[in-house]
Order: sequence, then C-alpha cells, then structure tokens
Amino acid sequence: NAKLSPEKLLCQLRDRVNVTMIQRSDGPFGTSEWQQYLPGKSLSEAVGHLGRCAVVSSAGSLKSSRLGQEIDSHDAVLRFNGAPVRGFQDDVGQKTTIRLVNSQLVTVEEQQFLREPLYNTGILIVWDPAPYHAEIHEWYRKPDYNFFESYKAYRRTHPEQPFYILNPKMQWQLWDILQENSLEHIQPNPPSSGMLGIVLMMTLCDQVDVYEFLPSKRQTDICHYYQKFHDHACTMGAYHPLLFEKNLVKHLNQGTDEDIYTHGKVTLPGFQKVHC
Ligand code: NCC
Repeated sequence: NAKLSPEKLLCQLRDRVNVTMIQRSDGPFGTSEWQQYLPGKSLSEAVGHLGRCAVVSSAGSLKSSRLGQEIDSHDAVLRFNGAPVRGFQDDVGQKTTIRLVNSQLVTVEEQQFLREPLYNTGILIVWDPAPYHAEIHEWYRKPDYNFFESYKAYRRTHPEQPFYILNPKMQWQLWDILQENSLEHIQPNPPSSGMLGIVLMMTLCDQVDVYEFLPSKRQTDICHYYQKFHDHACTMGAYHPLLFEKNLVKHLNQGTDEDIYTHGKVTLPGFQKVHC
C-alpha cells in the first residue's frame, strides 16, 4: 500500500511535519490578553528530554490487556481526551505525562472538562480541526469548535498546569503525507488525535511504543476501554482517516508482528534517532 520505504517515510515525517505549539508570537495570539494565557515555557522545556515513551490509544481492545505495568515503565505516557486511569490501572497504567484533547471535548463537554480531576494531571494539549492548510488568522476567526474561552477559563483555574494549543498547520502536513502514501483518495478531514499524538511523541522521545492503535487479538467493536458503547467506526474510522493512519503506522513499525498480535504494540523511532 505505502509507496515509500519506511526509512524515506520517516524522513518525510521528520522534515515536513512541523510539530509546534501556539506561541506568543503567532499572529492573533500576539495580543496582551493572550500573553497572560499562553504558557511561558515551551513544551520541550516543560517535558525535557524523553527516552522511552508510550502512546495509549483509547481502544476497547485495551480492556483485560494487563498492559498497565509495561505502559508505566516508560519515561512518559500520552493519553487522549477523556480516557481515564482510575479503575483501569491494570490495563492502561496510571502515569499520565501528556494528555491530548480535541476542541470538541473542551467546548461541548466544557463543564466536565473544567471540573473533572482527570484533566489536572500532566501537560494538556488541545487541537482543533482547521481548514486545509489555512493561515493561522483564518483558523482563529473560524475554528471548528470555538474552544478559546474554555481554554482561558481552564488556564485561570489551573495557572500552574502547562496547557498548550497545538499549531493547526501540523494536521494538514501530516494528512498530505498520508494521502501521498495511499493508493485511494482519503477523506479531507484531519488525522485522529491518536495519529497526531504519535507524531508529537516522535518529536519528543527517543522511542515511541504505541498501544492498541493497531488492534491486537483482543480487537473488538467496543469503542473505548472505559465505556460499553459499540461502534466499528471507532477502530476503522469515519470522520478521521483512521484506516490510512493505521496502514502508515504498520509500515513504520520496527517491532514484531507478534507484538502487535499479543500486545497491540508498535515501536517507532523518535525523529532524533532517524538519519536521512
Ligand atoms: O475516541 P477518541 O477519538 O477519544 O480516541 C482517541 C484515539 O484513540 C484511537 N482509537 C480509539 C478507539 C478505537 N477503538 N481505536 C482507536 O484506534 C484513535 O486514534 C483516537 O484518535 C479523537 O480522535 O479525538 C476522537 O475523539 C472522540 C471524542 O470527541 C472524544 O473522545 C471526546 O469525547 C471522537 N468521538 C466522537 O466524536 C463521538 C472520535 O471520533 C475521535
């Protein structure tokens, strides 16, 4: 399916996907009001150098996986949206270094987002689907979900917790590479939080182990490990080009097929370890 060798593809990802957080110098965020809200430290200053990292998808197949200890043995753990750890430690671990949330959660589920202690651990990053290769001003005027007020409200109540806004240019740089390496036309919607998080961790860590993004033998139609809801689209994708993301990640895997089958585990190198 993929057209480039894994080595070349890694170089494309490293060189063409610009993973940055919104900074005080980014156009519409240059106002004195925004200066009070955006974190002073950069993300790399906040996390430091990371060795082994784990990315934990929210898939139902994590249920009964007993991967918790293995996940927690990593230097940093990335989780998504409202994925809980309390009550699920045996399967998903308890460490949360970074939590990547979408703007829909921050806006539509604002009351829970502002109240739930789940969000108070680790570094938060929010992302919002932007128009294809939109300029930052255009996106700022018309975000998919207008999460900016909720972001500010959260920052006022948790000023010490690092909370970043992902620069939206990354999603389409990544989408272009997904499209170029697929034989079919991909729906023009941004990659899932899962895929964005994987590439984010490849910029921060020496090695990235991804759990249950490629489903193991526990594959199920249950959407999340923390809910009883069934939907095939959670694993295969509907809005997000999930199937294409998974094909790409499979192509890049440096671990074994056995690890995918038994643990849903994929191993990817950090970009600093990639030689182009
Ligand atoms: O479900 P979601 O994703 O929060 O899952 C996080 C990431 O885990 C991977 N995943 C999840 C379930 C599954 N069976 N297989 C998987 O591989 C995916 O990579 C996914 O990105 C999102 O991407 O942000 C998403 O968010 C939810 C929802 O908005 C949040 O959970 C907040 O409530 C979306 N669901 C709906 O809008 C109903 C989902 O489409 C995408």
